[in-house]
Amino acid sequence: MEASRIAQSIGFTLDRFIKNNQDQFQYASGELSQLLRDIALASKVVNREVNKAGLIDIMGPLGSQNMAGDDQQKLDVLADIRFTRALKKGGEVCALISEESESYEDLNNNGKYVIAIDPLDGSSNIDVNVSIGTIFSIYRRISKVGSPIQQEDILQKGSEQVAAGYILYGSSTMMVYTTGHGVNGFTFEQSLGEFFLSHPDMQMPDNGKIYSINEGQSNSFSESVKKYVQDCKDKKMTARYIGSLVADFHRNLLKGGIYIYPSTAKDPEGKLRLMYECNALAFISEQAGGMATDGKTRILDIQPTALHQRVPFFVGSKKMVELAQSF
Ligand code: P6P
Repeated sequence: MEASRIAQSIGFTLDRFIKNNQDQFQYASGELSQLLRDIALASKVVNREVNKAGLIDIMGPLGSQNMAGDDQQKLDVLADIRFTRALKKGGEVCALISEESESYEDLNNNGKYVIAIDPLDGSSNIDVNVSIGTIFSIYRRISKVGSPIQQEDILQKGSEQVAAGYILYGSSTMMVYTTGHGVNGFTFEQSLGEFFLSHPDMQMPDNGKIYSINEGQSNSFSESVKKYVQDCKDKKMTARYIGSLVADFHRNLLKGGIYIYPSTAKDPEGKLRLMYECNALAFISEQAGGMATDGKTRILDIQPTALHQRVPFFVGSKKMVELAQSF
């Protein structure tokens, strides 16, 4: 969308923005609107629960563990139920890959889309009132509509995403997404219950002065990561680590910066998940002029081999990721 057309759209609701731009979506336009509307609806419900987390008894671990081995907080489970239900009702999704479920969920055999989602990332921050987020990727199914879901539908490269986005439940609640034609951000207006376009055509600064990495694990960083972090310090950069991927990513998208979750002794493959964390943010970062690799390979080029596969993750301002990669 050329800048002027976008500028005129500021203040548009998410619905109207999608309708005005659905010609950009390479498939049947109405389906994208439906998918994004289903996701936005579920995020409004989750937002309401997140905003009162301290008030009603949905705090604290539920006792069970999710695929990542994290203690499952009740809000995680609630978010997973809400997104699954909304997407099932929408009828557009044939399979749902979620951090909270071991295998994919078969939703609707006539659906044309596959969704990978982290319903509530950063769950360890829920009960300390720090921003958390939802991350989602949308793929077109490969196998014939109406036929059983195939492995090829589920394990698609990030470069096959037709849309991706996140919802950040922060000081304000924002939805940021791309359909491959740039990145746009919408802020939730609580009293009206609507997302309004607030950040049109988001561009990630190609360089920055913020690095985001958990230095508590630095003893087990590779020599190259150690050297890059030292270089950031020599350049007197700012260290910022919220411990919530969506919040750290969103700040870097706005201000410029790099987020790194490298291979560590605890997580030799890295901690973050390719299918429902890294691919979506890699798509968004590239669409906003940034870059995302596993330290060597472009994230969107990695052929997934397992639903919950982990990868090292270097994402952010292009020049910073390139420099980190050169060490
Ligand atoms: P660590 C949260 O659990 C998460 O998946 C990301 O949101 C966050 O960036 C990262 O893990 C934090 O991990 O090992 O630094 O606590």
